[in-house]
Amino acid sequence: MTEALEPAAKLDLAYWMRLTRTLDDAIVAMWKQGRGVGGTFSGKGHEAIAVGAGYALGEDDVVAPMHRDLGCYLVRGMAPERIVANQLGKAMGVTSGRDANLHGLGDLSLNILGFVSHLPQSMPAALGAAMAFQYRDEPRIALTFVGDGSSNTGLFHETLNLAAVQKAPFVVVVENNQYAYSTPLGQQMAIEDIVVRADAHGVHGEIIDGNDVAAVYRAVAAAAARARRGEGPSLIEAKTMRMLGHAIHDGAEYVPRELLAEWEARDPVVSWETKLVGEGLISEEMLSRLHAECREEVEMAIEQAEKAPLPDPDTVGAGVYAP
Ligand SMILES: Cc1ncc(C[n+]2csc(CCOP(=O)(O)OP(=O)(O)O)c2C)c(N)n1
Ligand SMILES: [Mg+2]
Repeated sequence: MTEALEPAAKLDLAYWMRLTRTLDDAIVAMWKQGRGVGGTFSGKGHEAIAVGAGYALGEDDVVAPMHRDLGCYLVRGMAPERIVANQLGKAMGVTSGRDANLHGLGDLSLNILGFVSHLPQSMPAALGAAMAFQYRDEPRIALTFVGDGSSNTGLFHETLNLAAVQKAPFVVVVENNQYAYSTPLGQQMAIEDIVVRADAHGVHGEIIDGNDVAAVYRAVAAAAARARRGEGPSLIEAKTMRMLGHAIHDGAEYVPRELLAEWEARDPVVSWETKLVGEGLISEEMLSRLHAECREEVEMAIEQAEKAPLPDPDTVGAGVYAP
């Protein structure tokens, strides 16, 4: 992967981000209509981070996405109908009906580690993958995401420290979306920028605009290249905003409306599309067609998932490890 974006790649990114937004909106709407079973975490506002990071990896690289990274699952090849079916607890869902939200979503055939609900347990799991590649001398890297709130845990620091000492081919993308549940950044930590935690551990660190997909792509592609050259881990702090509540039940009344309006004006999906129109890469007409295609793809996924059967009760013990 090079760090420069060719026109075709720019269009690809527009498609994946629009598909992510369309699917995210649809899942939220379904839950509000009583057509959802489990919890729903929206990644609205996180599309550039999730898609840009996933797109910058090689096929053999491993990724461990989090609960706001719908776009990363999609861009890494997880079919929308399997994601919707998972929300509905259906047998064809990614977890075969064992979980009904983004928790646990993983598919090793796509090199996606299952999301570990206990934050940030995906970090050491991804580091384990990175260290395995290193031991086997394979030119692969592992990337994981972590939230601002989760970056306050001991495990975050322990994982970064070990990754630095081992010079592991490991990339951590911090999704700094200003809030952890209802707690704003200023009440979680006494530092302005989370990236200083990279310095504390001797890891390459940088801050990027998490609403600019090209910036995310460039930073992750460069971090992946460094990791592959044996230059160790990177921590990329992507600044963004969680545009809805923590989960579907949460109206985010505690978030100042002006703050949301400020970030709404920098919507990652819309601003990328506007930029491509400005560059003459896509016309308004092509854009409307792209939107319609994404809506159609999502509608088909929902139809397929809603029709699909629930798991056979006789399989309830399958996949359960009991010595
Ligand atoms: C160990 C642990 N404690 C508490 C929770 C419950 N929980 C789920 S998400 C969340 C907030 C995480 O905030 P942040 O890391 O900033 O991620 P964001 O949700 O903002 O993307 C909490 C406390 C959890 N999943 N794991
Ligand atoms: Mg957060």
